Amino acid sequence: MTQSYESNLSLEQAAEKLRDAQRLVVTTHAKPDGDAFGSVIALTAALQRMGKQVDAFFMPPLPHSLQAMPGATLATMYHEGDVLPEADLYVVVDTGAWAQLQPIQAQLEPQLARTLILDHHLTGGAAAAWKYIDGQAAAACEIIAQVIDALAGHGPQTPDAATSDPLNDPTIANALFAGIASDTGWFRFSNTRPYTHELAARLQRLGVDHADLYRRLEQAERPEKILLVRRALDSLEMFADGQAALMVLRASDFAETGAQLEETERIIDMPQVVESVRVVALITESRNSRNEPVRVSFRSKPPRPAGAEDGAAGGDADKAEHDAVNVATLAARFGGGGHARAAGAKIHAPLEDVITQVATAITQSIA
Ligand SMILES: [Mn+2]
Repeated sequence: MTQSYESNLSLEQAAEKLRDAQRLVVTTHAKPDGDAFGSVIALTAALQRMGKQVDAFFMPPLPHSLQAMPGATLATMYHEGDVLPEADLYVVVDTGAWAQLQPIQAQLEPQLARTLILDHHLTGGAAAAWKYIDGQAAAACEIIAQVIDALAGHGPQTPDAATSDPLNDPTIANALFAGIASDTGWFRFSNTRPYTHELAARLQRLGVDHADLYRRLEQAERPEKILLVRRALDSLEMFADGQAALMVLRASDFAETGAQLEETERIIDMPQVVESVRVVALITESRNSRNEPVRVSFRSKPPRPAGAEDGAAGGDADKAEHDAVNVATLAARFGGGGHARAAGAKIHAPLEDVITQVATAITQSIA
């Protein structure tokens, strides 16, 4: 983790590595989210259109909503014991952290000399030969869109150039939109930048139906999901003068509701509706085995700028942003990582110890 996590080649050079390879393996972090899914599917579809042989796979669990997305069948599910196919180039998107690649770490390590990472996270320990890291990108899908443009030798398209737009493929366009919408909370989070909206507009012009995608991705849960939400909110504890919120989902909560681990997604965002809340943690005990690590997810939001109700100027908003807790740093204390506003860690310790340690760390980070 001490190795620097930054680009060692340009976007053009990354595209060149992809262009030079004929057989490629494409994957992403375990428990893929919309961005991980979209990055793998869009890149795979684009490479296949170039006539390349691509083996794409996901490490489970993959949420049901993503399994039903167009293009999902371009990738297979990885099962423990599967052997990585031979390839000229191994491409890892939306992560560079071994903790998120654990099921294939032993197989990928001997291939690092021909591995390309395309990522937007702030940390990652996998020493791939080639890394293109853009921490400003709201989603890995933004990078994938740029890579596909570079592969086609195109810049961003004008509205009437749809027919020659390299993103003009329903699988590619929907996958990319799902990715940027997922990682920006549908364009609400602070990582959303002008390019994010420009890309979204371009994809909508190519035929993406964002309202349909929203229903597919955000309103397609099982009843077990809302039962799990109730358990999480029942566990909610607030401390540090209402600035911190902590929720715990125990193995028994999954067993008794029938909910799956992947159905925890978005639950951590709920306490942020409380104005005073600056840091949220969700601690999840796997229902599978006592030997599995306890998962901790973190979110942060800036304190409300003083005088905001009077229409505060940008300077106050910038100061508030500066005062927000960096949860990537917080997660790193537990061997994890992520983004400044969203991060996580896996901890091998008894659940009750993790709860105590996380609460203490949060209190310190706010002080
Ligand atoms: Mn991402």
